[in-house]
Amino acid sequence: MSNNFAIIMQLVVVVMAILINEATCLIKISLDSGISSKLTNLLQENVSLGKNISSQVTTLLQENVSIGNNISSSLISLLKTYAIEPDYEFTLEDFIQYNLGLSNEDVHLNATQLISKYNYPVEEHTVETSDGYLLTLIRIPNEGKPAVLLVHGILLSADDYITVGPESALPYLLHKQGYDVWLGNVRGNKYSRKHVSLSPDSAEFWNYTWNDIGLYDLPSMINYTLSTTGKSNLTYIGYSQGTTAFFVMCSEIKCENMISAMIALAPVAWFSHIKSPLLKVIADFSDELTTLSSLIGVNEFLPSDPFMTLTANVLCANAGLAAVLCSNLLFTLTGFDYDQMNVTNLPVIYGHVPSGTSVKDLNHYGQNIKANTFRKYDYGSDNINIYGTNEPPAYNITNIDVPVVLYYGDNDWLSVYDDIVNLINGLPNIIKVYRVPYDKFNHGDFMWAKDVKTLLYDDVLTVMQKYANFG
Ligand SMILES: *[C@@H]1O[C@H](CO)[C@@H](O)[C@H](O)[C@H]1NC(C)=O
Ligand SMILES: *[C@@H]1O[C@H](CO)[C@@H](O)[C@H](O)[C@H]1NC(C)=O
Ligand SMILES: *[C@@H]1O[C@H](CO)[C@@H](O)[C@H](O)[C@H]1NC(C)=O
Ligand SMILES: *[C@@H]1O[C@H](CO)[C@@H](O)[C@H](O)[C@H]1NC(C)=O
Ligand SMILES: *[C@@H]1O[C@H](CO)[C@@H](O)[C@H](O)[C@H]1NC(C)=O
Ligand SMILES: *[C@@H]1O[C@H](CO)[C@@H](O)[C@H](O)[C@H]1NC(C)=O
Ligand SMILES: *[C@@H]1O[C@H](CO)[C@@H](O)[C@H](O)[C@H]1NC(C)=O
Ligand SMILES: *[C@@H]1O[C@H](CO)[C@@H](O)[C@H](O)[C@H]1NC(C)=O
Ligand SMILES: *[C@@H]1O[C@H](CO)[C@@H](O)[C@H](O)[C@H]1NC(C)=O
Ligand SMILES: CC(=O)N[C@H]1CO[C@H](CO)[C@@H](O)[C@@H]1O
Repeated sequence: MSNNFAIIMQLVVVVMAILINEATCLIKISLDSGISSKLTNLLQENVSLGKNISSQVTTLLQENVSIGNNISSSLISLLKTYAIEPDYEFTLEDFIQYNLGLSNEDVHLNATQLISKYNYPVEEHTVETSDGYLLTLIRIPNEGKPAVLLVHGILLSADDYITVGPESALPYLLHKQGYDVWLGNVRGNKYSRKHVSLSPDSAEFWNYTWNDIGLYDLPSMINYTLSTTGKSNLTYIGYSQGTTAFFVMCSEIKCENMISAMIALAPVAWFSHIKSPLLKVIADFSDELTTLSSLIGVNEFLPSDPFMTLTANVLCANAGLAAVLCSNLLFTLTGFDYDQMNVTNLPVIYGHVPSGTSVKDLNHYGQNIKANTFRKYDYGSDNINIYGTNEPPAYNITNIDVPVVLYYGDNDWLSVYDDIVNLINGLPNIIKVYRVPYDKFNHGDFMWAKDVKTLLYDDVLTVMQKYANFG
């Protein structure tokens, strides 16, 4: 792996290490004495390793750019201001369950393999976008039946709709109800890291945000699905960034003829009320991190395999540590909800995330967080050349004529009701706004909660019935 990649990764590790050191309340392990002291030692050793990396990175950055110095010192003070109070402590039983989960072969299977393992038909398709990206669509076919396209969130892939397992995963439930199910993979993720002429090693390949996913990837995937199935429209299901890109597409392109309804799981457009401390920090430094990353030539953020290796080596080298650290890290992004976490299944979930995106993609969110708007990428002084205006143009969501259902959770730190209100007020054709009836439902729960079927997907299936054309 390149040094550049390592540096960005180390920044992430530093954030984790700082979280561990500063917000000590994150890790309150109560265990039987023998195991407890052993684990505590493990934890301390690895945490001191984190500190070492942290100081190395600081030195490295100081050598080169003062931005780096600013980032590392300010990160620490910022993180201190976001004290986090977890609602649960990992028990010995959790560690045992987590260890059991590690032996599940699903940890290592890709989407195609998982789908066929659970006895569903599966096909892989390649779609070329009009700007040359080669995307993988995964289909669970039901020939002649109404088509539904599911699009994943940032740093995720088709995998994440199915890793909750065969009983609850939405694609399986949809297939059982008779839908022709298509799972998208947007540019840059592990299944769509290809282009007709650009190499993923080039900066040009990673020069995109969810704006481009909305303007190029979605129309291409939809057109491909419609022309392959011979249908004139489909139902669209988006999660998180999968909703952002949809709102971009239908603000800019007329799409009511090709979409019968849009189901928005944890919608994200306006994004300034986020509660995730980790993301607030990233947002505060998003322009600096982007500058830094282009200076050192890093354009890809959290790619699939190297991240897993690094995480496994540095933080999650033993199962207990992984269960605590990775879960706390995830919760620090999504909101805490231990009760809906299936500890046995965590290794399967962690085995499939993250899946890579561009640094610019993340920065586009960061800019919108800071500006409290839903608008195009901010190129600073180049805006005038690119857009003809000093400020980036806003997306006009009143153009979105498609019927939309919005699903949100009260304890979602990323898709927050105070931001969703902008969608409720602006979208012209909302069918319903559905609060998941569970107080602690967080951002990750939309994919992975133990009770996601009864709390959420059953309602989605009911809505789908009304808008799909089985006739
Ligand atoms: C961290 O660095 C210190 C001093 O440089 C060293 O003594 C210690 O062994 C290092 N810890 C780890 C876990 O590498
Ligand atoms: C930091 O600066 C040194 C000396 O100029 C250079 O050799 C090194 O490659 C730089 N590191 C990065 C990450 O840019
Ligand atoms: C670093 O932070 C200081 C104080 O906030 C600021 O004046 C300075 O411009 C920053 N430097 C860079 C390179 O961003
Ligand atoms: C999953 O792995 C199998 C076996 O290596 C491979 O044939 C298939 O193309 C992979 N699927 C995807 C979507 O990459
Ligand atoms: C990325 O795209 C922007 C806007 O089109 C352009 O100004 C910039 O030069 C591009 N950068 C790279 C590295 O391709
Ligand atoms: C839609 O798909 C058809 C058939 O694959 C293709 O001929 C056409 O160019 C595509 N249109 C767009 C806008 O991508
Ligand atoms: C979707 O397609 C079906 C079958 O062609 C058609 O009956 C229905 O009116 C279309 N719905 C929309 C919203 O265009
Ligand atoms: C938890 O995950 C395991 C294996 O991944 C699965 O067998 C079990 O049914 C799941 N439990 C719930 C409540 O979803
Ligand atoms: C947004 O689009 C609507 C029509 O869909 C138009 O009436 C309105 O003027 C547009 N608003 C802006 C700010 O462009
Ligand atoms: C990356 C790393 O050094 N992880 C270590 C965490 O602590 C355990 C126990 O000492 C080691 O086995 C791991 O190698």
